[in-house]
This record gives sequence, C-alpha cells and structure tokens, in this order.
Amino acid sequence: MDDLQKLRIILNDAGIADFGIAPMPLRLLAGSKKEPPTGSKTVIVCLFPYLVPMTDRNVARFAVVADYHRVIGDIFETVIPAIKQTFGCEVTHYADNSPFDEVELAVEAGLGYRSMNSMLMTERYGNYVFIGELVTDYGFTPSKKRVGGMSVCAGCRRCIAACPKRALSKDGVDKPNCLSYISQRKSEPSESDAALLKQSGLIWGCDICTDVCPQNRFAEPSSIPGFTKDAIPVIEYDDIDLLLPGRVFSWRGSDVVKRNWKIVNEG
Ligand code: B12
Ligand code: SF4
Ligand code: SF4
Repeated sequence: MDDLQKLRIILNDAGIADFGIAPMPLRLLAGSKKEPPTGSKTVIVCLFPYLVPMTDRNVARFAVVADYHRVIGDIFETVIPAIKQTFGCEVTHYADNSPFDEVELAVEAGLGYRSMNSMLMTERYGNYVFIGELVTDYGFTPSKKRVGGMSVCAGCRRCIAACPKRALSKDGVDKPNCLSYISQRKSEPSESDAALLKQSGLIWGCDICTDVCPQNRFAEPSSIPGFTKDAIPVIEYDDIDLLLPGRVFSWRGSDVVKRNWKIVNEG
C-alpha cells in the first residue's frame, strides 16, 4: 500500500472524503505573525463541506453550522495520532487560523480553483467548503492540480454584479468594503451599510456572491455530523448569549451580534 492509500484510509475513516497534498507554501499570508513549524515539508489540505438544507436563515451559511474551527479541530485531533504513528512525522493542524492563503493552498493541492468570488470552487460542493490543513514534516508526494470549470466562471461575473458593496474585482476582495467583514467589525456600520445589512437579512456574514453563482446550484450537502446535527439557521435575540460559545461568532462576543440583530430586525 502506498503513502496516499494509507493516508486515505486514515482520513476517510474520520469522515474526510476530499483531500490533496500541497508542498509547503513559499509565501505566508501578508501580516501573519504565525510561523509554520520548522522542518515542515508538505500540507495535507482537507475539505469540509458545510451546506445544510434549510428554508429560512438569519446568519450566513457558514455560521448556520456549529463553529467550524472547533468541529474541524476535533476531527483533526482524531486523525493526528494515526498519521504520526504511520508516517513517523510531526503534524500541526489549522483551519482558517493558518499563516497561509488557504484558498491558494487548496488550489495547489488539486482541490479546485479560485473562482471570481475569490473563494475555492470545488466540483462536488461548489464554494460551500471550509478548508483545513495538516502541516507535516513528511515528504508526501504533492497532488496534481486539477483544471476545470474556469471557462464557465470567467464568462459569468454574476458574483461581481451582485455584490452590494462592489467589493469584488479580478484582484480579489476589498476586505474593508465586504459586508461579511462589516458585519464582524466592532465599529458601528455607517447608515448605508446598516441598510445593506438589513436588506441582506443576515446578522453574521454574507452569502450573496456565493448564492448567485450558478456553479453552486448543485452543491452537495454536508454529511459531517458536527455540522448537520447542530445547525441553527435562525438565531433569536434572546438565544444569542446562550448559543455564543459554540458558534462561529463567539470570538467577537455577543454585543456585535446583538447590534446586528437589532439592525436587521428593528433598525
Ligand atoms: C481574512 C478572511 C476573510 C475577510 C477578507 C476576505 C479576503 N479574501 O481577503 C472577510 C471577513 C471579508 C472574509 C469573508 C469571507 N470568508 Co473568509 N477568510 C479570511 C482568511 C482568514 C484570510 C483570507 C486572506 O487574507 N487571503 C489572502 C488575500 C490576499 O486573498 P484575496 O484578497 O482573495 O487575494 C488573492 C486573490 O486576489 C488572488 N487572485 C489571484 N488571481 C485571481 C483572480 C481572480 C479572479 C480572483 C478573484 C482572485 C485572484 O491572489 C491574491 C493573493 O493570494 C481566510 C483563511 C486563510 N488563512 O486563508 C478565510 C477564508 C478565505 N474565508 C472563508 C469563508 C467561508 C468566508 C465567507 C464565505 C464567510 C461568509 N459567508 O461571510 C466570506 C466570503 C467573502 C469572499 N467573497 O471572499 C473560507 C473560504 C472557503 C472557500 N471555499 O474558499 C476561508 C478559506 C476560511 C476556511 N479555512 O475555510 N474572510
Ligand atoms: S458567479 Fe459566475 S463569475 Fe462568479 S464565481 Fe460563479 S461562475 Fe464564477
Ligand atoms: S461576501 Fe458579500 S459583500 Fe463580500 S464580496 Fe461577497 S457579495 Fe460582496
């Protein structure tokens, strides 16, 4: 059995169906204060689909499911001992909190391509995947890059046209202008931004540039129990404090979430 087959068994057993291998990135994310462990050679990049069926919601899809940092961290904790033992290597895990451009890394690992809305586009799950990484000092053979779909993407530009803040361009996302960022910021949104938040109906995050994308129409739903069993699409004001510890907005504290709830429901 070769390395990849052994790895596949370990990851599949933990419910990680899609993964690829990328060489260690040469560049770190601009402004990142973290350093990857010395001697790191390859990154096992894993996909965690998060789309769950729902009729109504007041948070973006990534916030409907339980905090993905915790869910992915828990899954990684279950596979790391077996990877260490099988390959005799060191492993460090990340999801969202890495010093890498994770979309770029997933593209390098052959998991998809960067679509015009600036996210990773995958064949099975569209944009609705989180990306998690296992950084190792083992020399796994890097995966081949997959090509596909890009011609569809280049011709459409619906995401760019639909963005209410005109925050998308061929150069990526203009972060301070993105409604997702604005919803997560401590500082009060301007009157016009508050009006856009109200219009979106979401108290956390923004899904407009993914929801309009024709390539996301047939995205497969998640089968990760940590996401499917604890999905809460509509968050009521009185539940915000209670729910906070397990949701993706916990790092920001309840005041900002409550402020947004009021903007959307009362403002
Ligand atoms: C900071 C951050 C944000 C910020 C800023 C986003 C940004 N892109 O800068 C804010 C708060 C706005 C945000 C929002 C969201 N985020 Co975010 N975010 C991150 C984080 C932590 C860093 C991103 C970053 O700074 N990248 C580097 C910069 C330079 O990337 P960039 O601005 O896109 O620039 C690149 C492109 O221009 C690219 N490029 C080159 N050629 C081309 C061509 C084209 C056409 C384009 C578009 C780009 C492009 O080159 C540049 C350099 O690499 C990553 C995790 C990580 N460590 O990577 C998650 C991450 C990107 N976010 C994620 C998610 C889920 C979201 C949201 C969907 C959440 C939501 N529903 O509200 C939105 C989507 C907004 C969007 N359209 O991208 C996921 C995306 C998963 C996926 N399928 O791609 C990530 C990977 C987290 C994870 N581990 O799953 N995010
Ligand atoms: S909406 Fe069109 S241009 Fe934007 S990511 Fe989807 S296919 Fe690409
Ligand atoms: S997440 Fe919303 S505001 Fe941000 S780029 Fe996409 S559509 Fe624009």
